[in-house]
Amino acid sequence: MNVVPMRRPIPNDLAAFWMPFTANRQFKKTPRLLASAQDMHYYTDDGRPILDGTAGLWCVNAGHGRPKIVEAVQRQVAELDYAPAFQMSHPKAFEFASRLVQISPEGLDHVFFTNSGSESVETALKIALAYQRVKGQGSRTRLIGRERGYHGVNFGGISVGGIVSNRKMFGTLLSGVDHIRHTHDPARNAFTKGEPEHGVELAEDLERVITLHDASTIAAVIVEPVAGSTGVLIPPKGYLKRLREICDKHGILLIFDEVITGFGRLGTPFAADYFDVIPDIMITAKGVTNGVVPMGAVFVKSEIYEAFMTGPEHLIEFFHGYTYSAHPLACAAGIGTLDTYADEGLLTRGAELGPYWEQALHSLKGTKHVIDIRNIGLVGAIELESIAGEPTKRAFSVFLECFERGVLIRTTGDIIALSPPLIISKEQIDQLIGTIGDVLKAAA
Ligand code: PXG
Repeated sequence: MNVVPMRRPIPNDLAAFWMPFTANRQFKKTPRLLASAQDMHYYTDDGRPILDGTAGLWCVNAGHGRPKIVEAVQRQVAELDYAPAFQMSHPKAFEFASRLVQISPEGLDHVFFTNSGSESVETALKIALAYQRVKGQGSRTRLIGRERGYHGVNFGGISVGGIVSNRKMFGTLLSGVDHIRHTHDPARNAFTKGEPEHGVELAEDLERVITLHDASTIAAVIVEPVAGSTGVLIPPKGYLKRLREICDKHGILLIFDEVITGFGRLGTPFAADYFDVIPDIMITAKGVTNGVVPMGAVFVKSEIYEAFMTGPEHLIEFFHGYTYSAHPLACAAGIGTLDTYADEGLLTRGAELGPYWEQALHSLKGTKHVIDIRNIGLVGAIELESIAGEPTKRAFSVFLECFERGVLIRTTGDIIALSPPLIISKEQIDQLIGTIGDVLKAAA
């Protein structure tokens, strides 16, 4: 008899799960498992508290286990688990969208729901291309991104993105994409507090790309107002305003990817508010539900939404959407999240705490290995000198040691990126920065 061999992994076997953006072999030798979380802390499977210096992955802006969010999701799953997303909907989808446009920057009055930042990026790029076409500008098919940009991991996002390791393995990507230069200039701006003085002229690089391709071929420009994943690159003073002016001059849509900067991270509800520059399309995810249920939300100007609302009324206006767009659990989590942000003033708390945060971070200037420190709102970056011939190794070992000492940080390359929940206390800021300082002093 031919017996099919059965593989029965024991429940704690780590082999089956191919972990995302993870050094799988290193992890599986020394796993770091988080078993529970409350407020500013995670607790490991062996019960150790870990101070969350990264809001999970930049998403848990209101902190962990917040009662209004937990209860909203619990109620929702019992009441309505799922409703079809196409040609049907449910009340909380409309309630949540209406609540979101109350806090969004002026004019961004319509919301398209997705399930992640990456999906929000693809959605925004498709809206931009389709909008140009419905406006009779169908020759505008090019998309312009920026070097070092991160826009998630799907094909559109990695095409307009500018992180080499996220692109090089995946073929030729989308055609008709170009990139402007990034704004990182440590030679002139190292150890700047807040927005760098130097580099507004880098916005003119967009004029170079427009001259090369002609404006009539370009649909949209996409940038992160503050680049996060690539190591916290803060735009030089006046840079985003200049990008807005150039886009307006040439009839090009400006897309802000606010997956990280949205929902209070900079001490304002959105980066568009912080920099006083309103994009045509704004991409969000993460903090939209406090990370509790996956969701993304793409905000568009009324003008864009209205441009699609033509033709016979029984026809679908935009051929795009996801089975889980506006999922009931995500909408419930989102409403609970907005309530929590409002009750506690979290969307602007970063502005109050910003000066303390800035001073604490910059106190590490002069510490061993530190070659730059950057901050804005409740975001911080500490850039380390790489070990010769072994980039990323020093920062990764600092991450491991901080975890041993009860503090969660995030590293990208040899940059430590910090983005704590917006409920962090001054004492917890001291603990976070103090631990990093101690680890750096002892680091090889
Ligand atoms: N755009 C931006 C600006 C992001 O930061 C995405 C899109 C994609 O979102 P999803 O939900 O598809 O992952 C992101 C995600 C880090 C880090 O440590 C950053 C992200 C995700 C994980 C880690 O820098 N950003």
